[in-house]
Amino acid sequence: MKARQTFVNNIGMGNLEDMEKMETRAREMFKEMDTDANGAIDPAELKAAFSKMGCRLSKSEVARMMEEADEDGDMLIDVDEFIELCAVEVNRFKACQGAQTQMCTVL
Ligand SMILES: [Ca+2]
Ligand SMILES: [Ca+2]
Repeated sequence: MKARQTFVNNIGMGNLEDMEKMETRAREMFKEMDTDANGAIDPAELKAAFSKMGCRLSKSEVARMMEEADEDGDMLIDVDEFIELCAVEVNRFKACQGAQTQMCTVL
């Protein structure tokens, strides 16, 4: 939950309604998070990025996010997977704004 809030805040509330803007922002975030610039985010980079945003994730939280984002199972998030993750998080966040239900408790 705290991770989602941090994530969505970082994408920017103003970008949520416009998929194109969101994707542009997601690409920027990806570049910032990929500190060794190898075109993929590994668990350590993910953790570091969130702690920079002021959100400390435990090992298991990082693992859960990786699991959710990593579609091909190589334990790295590439840019397409990252954009997909952003879209999923934003949609969940929007869903949560309407109804405060169990949907909000995944992260
Ligand atoms: Ca990297
Ligand atoms: Ca992957």
